[in-house]
This record gives sequence, C-alpha cells and structure tokens, in this order.
Amino acid sequence: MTSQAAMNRPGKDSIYATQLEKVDSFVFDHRVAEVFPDMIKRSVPGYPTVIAMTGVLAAEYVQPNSRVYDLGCSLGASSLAAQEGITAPGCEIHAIDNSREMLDQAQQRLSSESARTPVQFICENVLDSEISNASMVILNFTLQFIETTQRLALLKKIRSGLRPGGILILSEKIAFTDSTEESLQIDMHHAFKRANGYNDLEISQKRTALENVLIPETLEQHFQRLENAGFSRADLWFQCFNFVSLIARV
Ligand code: GEK
Repeated sequence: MTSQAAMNRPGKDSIYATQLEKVDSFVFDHRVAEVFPDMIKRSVPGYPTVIAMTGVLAAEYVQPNSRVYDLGCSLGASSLAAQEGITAPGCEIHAIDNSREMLDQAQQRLSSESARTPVQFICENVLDSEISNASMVILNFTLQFIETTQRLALLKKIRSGLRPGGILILSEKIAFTDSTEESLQIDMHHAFKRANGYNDLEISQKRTALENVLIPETLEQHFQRLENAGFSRADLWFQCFNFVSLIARV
C-alpha cells in the first residue's frame, strides 16, 4: 500500500485531519460509527487489554441465568468479549447505546442467533435503562460522557440491579489533582496518539470537540461515588497513563 493509500484506507479515522473553521462538539454520529474501531484503538491507551479482560472477567463472574449489561456499547466490542467469555448457561446480554448509528453497526457485527449467549440491542439513554438480575454491568468509557450530576443516580441504579456476587466494570479517562501529574499524563496520552499516527492538528481539534462532552474525574471521586452508590469495595485493576479500569463489587 502506498503511504497515500494508507492515509485514505477505509475505516481510518481522519475526522479532524483537516483544519476546520469551527470545531463542533463531539457527537457519536455516522461518521464516527464508520471509523470507531480505529479511532478508539488509536486514542485510548490500553483499550484492547480492557476489552480482552472484560471477557476474562465475564468468564469469572457471570452467573447462570443472569444478565450482563453493556452500557454505552458503541459497536459492541465489550459485548462480544463478554459473549465469548461467558461459560454460565441461560444468560443474556443487553447492549445499550443511545446512538442509533453506533447500535446499527453493533447489530451487524454481532450475529447472536447461533451464539450460546444471545445479545439484545437496545437504543436508549442509559439513564432510562432498567437494570435487573445482573451479575455483570460494563461501563467501558461511557460514564465520562454522562452529566456529572447524573452519575451517582446511574451507579445507584446499577448497584440495585446487581445480584449478590455481581460486579461493575468501570473504565474511564481520569483527571489528577496534582497539576504536574495531570500535565505529565496528558503529555503521555498525546505522545501515544502521535505514535499511532495522529498529528498535532488532529489532537488539538479533537480535544476542543471533546471539551464539556467528555468530563474526566479523579480516581478519588470515582471511589467515593462508588461507595456512596452502595458498592462494598472497588479496586483498580488497570491503568495506562490517564485511562483506568476498576472493578466494583456488590
Ligand atoms: C467499547 N463501551 O467499545 N446513553 C447511552 N449511550 C451513551 C450515552 C447515554 N446517555 N452517552 C454516551 N453514550 C464502548 C466504548 S464510547 C467511548 C464506549 C468513547 C454512548 C455513545 O453513543 C458511545 O457509543 C459510547 O457511549 C461511548 O468498549 O468513544 O471514548
């Protein structure tokens, strides 16, 4: 492939590659859905590991005849990992997203007819979702897009929909109270993006688009909120720069 062809390969994220007159707020529309796997892999350090371990955790924690909820499922990567990991019989996965464009593509990617664990695709706001009989709830990089004032109510609802022994996987971009650490982590995140082929214009325009849309919080805020929501404990199991994943237990 020539370097020009590589730049234009189908599925490659080049949404912010040209100078925009005005950078609009980021939305999960059809343009994003088309390039999403490439975008998230090149933007979120450790994403493939978090997804793969979601499958490992599903094998460990999903209980027979229970539900798994994948909230903000995008194209269904976490649902697929869970589906492949689950060994317990009689389970179902509810894959939920409020972007019709993302959900349509998720549905095409996961044909669940012959799968042992079926997936239901639901287009709705996770703030309106009913959660019950769950043994695992997945919030992989979704809570950061929910209004901060709504986050506790969502976690309380998840907690009360989980069975004894159930878990929440919470993966997020985080902020740091120490300003030196904050800039160090942001610099390393940008270095990660540059190493994955994004240029400075793309990095800066994407950052502008995500302002007030993706709102990261500190680890301390997450731990406190999980406690306030009624989880008995929460543990950090993964960190790569300013991206983390926690397991919270009932
Ligand atoms: C993955 N978990 O590949 N209700 C429903 N969906 C929402 C809401 C909401 N209120 N707000 C945002 N979303 C996925 C990646 S992406 C993360 C998750 C990212 C959806 C939104 O439409 C998008 O699909 C997803 O949450 C966030 O493991 O792009 O950084």
